[in-house]
Amino acid sequence: MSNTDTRDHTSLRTPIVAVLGHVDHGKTSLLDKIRGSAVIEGEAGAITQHIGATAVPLDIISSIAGELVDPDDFDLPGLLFIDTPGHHSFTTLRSRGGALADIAILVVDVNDGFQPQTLEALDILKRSQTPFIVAANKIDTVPGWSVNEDSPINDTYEAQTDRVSSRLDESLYEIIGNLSDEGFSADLYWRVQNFQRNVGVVPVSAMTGEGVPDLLTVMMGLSQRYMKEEMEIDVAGPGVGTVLEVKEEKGFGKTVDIVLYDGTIREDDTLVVGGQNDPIVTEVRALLQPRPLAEIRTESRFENVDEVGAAAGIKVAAPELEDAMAGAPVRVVRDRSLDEVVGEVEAELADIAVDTAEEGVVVKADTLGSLEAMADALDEAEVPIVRAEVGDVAPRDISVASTAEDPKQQAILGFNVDVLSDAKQRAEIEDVTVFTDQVIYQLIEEYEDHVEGIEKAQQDTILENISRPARFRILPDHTFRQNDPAVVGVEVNAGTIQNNANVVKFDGNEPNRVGQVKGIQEQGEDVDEARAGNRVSVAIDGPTVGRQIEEDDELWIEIPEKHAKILEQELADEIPGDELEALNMYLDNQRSRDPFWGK
Ligand SMILES: Nc1nc2c(ncn2[C@@H]2O[C@H](COP(=O)(O)OP(=O)(O)OP(=O)(O)O)[C@@H](O)[C@H]2O)c(=O)[nH]1
Ligand SMILES: [Mg+2]
Repeated sequence: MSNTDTRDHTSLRTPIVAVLGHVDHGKTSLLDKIRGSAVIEGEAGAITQHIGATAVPLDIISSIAGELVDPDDFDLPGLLFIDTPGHHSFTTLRSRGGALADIAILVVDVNDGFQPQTLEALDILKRSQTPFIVAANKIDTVPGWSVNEDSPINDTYEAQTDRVSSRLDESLYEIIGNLSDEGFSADLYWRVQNFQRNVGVVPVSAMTGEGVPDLLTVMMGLSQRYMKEEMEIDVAGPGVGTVLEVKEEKGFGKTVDIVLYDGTIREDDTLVVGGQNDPIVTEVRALLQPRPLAEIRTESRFENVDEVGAAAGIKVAAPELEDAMAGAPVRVVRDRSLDEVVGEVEAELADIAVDTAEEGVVVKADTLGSLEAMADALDEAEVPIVRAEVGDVAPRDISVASTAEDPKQQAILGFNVDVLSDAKQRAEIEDVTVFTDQVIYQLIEEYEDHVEGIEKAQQDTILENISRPARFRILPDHTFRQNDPAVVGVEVNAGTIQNNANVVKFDGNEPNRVGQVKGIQEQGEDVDEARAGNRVSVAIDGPTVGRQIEEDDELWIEIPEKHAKILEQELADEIPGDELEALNMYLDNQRSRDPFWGK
């Protein structure tokens, strides 16, 4: 089977359409439906199954779309849809250095609305400036919906009762509102005049095929109108593409699934592939396509092809691919100099390189694109990165993280990756915290919570070792013992009296230490501290009542100058208000004598 059947003899290639969206919102079902509709049209063979992608030629689009698409109005050969399973939006939509997909469909479940990965996908679309439309999917689940299989949205809309259609409208307007919250001006697609400025929302059902004709029409129109020039390629030129996935394949070793967006790739070509270290130079051993009608994600049986032209999804078997990275560039050398092509690949890789610092956290991600997006997000959150790599969390990542001096940086943030089991063990031993998530902002929030916890714990330790301010008064007729130690009843006016703290009395603005707290009792029970408002009896070692201290005296807990400084400058937000008040009065006393005290 040839893979050139989605191209005609012009040099316009098939636009690449990424299908994105939250898990289970119906991306794969939508593509299945398009494939299924082609089968019903009796043209199953015309749909070419690619690795990770489905090519739908113009005449099929036209027969599904019915009167909405007249093939004579178009000269693009069709559409190549890339299904992005689960949470892999970053592979197909890089945030810098050009996006792989030309246009995108963001699938949103009308019942579920916007979800974390919907927002993440939108963020990538925004960064990569990829034009897109929203497929508001599962309209058949609106209660009371009456199904009109495969019909254009207008026809099925008219067949619904007012109650049902206004229910759908509500969901659709909620989606439009969500888009607007994210900075996209959106509307139902038939009201959109300029698809470059406004996002069109197409109601569809991947289950019943309703609205699918509209979706294909809009995609076709969008690419024809705004993308035609970018689709002009040299069909016979050396191939250029992006690695979608690196996979072990029985009998072939490590293979790369790539999407070719320019030129051709042939069986005897030399390739340059972006790798973890230097670019990999290798020879194509086999070009593999799924057998006709094979399932998109279970392509266990391949057939060899001699040549593939853009746009296409293809599995390449070649030696030395161990270090290849998802999201990395792939270029065919053909009759150019190897150095030149290696230079091009290096330049593309440099464009997505992450700046690292001397100290920081370790970041791992599933693809180059997601690594770059992680780096951007961490930069915004002012979190430095010491090491950033594509791949699962491995023991050597733990080693790097464990050497960080700052405990907040003994951490690894993994996006869409696994933690290898020996790394898990190692992390526990080395006290490295590993965070993994499939949504970037959630991952960063988890890390920030962790940092907050560490900071809180650090402050608590400081607080434990610091004298706490307190102002208190000896109550009249409450001397229980004159001295050795003096035991008196006091009322705490502000702050906290703690055991073993030193006690001072101000003589004017001159603090004089009179003794040390050697026991606190509240209603006959020993306690460690007394808070503002408490009446307690305090044993003070040092003074004699009637000499150094008197009933009705105002006393203070002594605050060493260093502690006063830490309290005022670092802990003012942490200590209770009354304690802060006691501190400020204490500082005022001291500073009326020495204005720079505790500064
Ligand atoms: N009723 C109804 N169910 C749908 C529709 N589209 C998808 N589903 C169901 O929703 C579930 C998820 O659909 P998928 O197509 O696997 O979703 P996905 O977005 O590809 O999910 P991931 O690949 O895991 O991210 C399946 O059970 C589908 O049958 C629809 O239009 N109507
Ligand atoms: Mg899927």
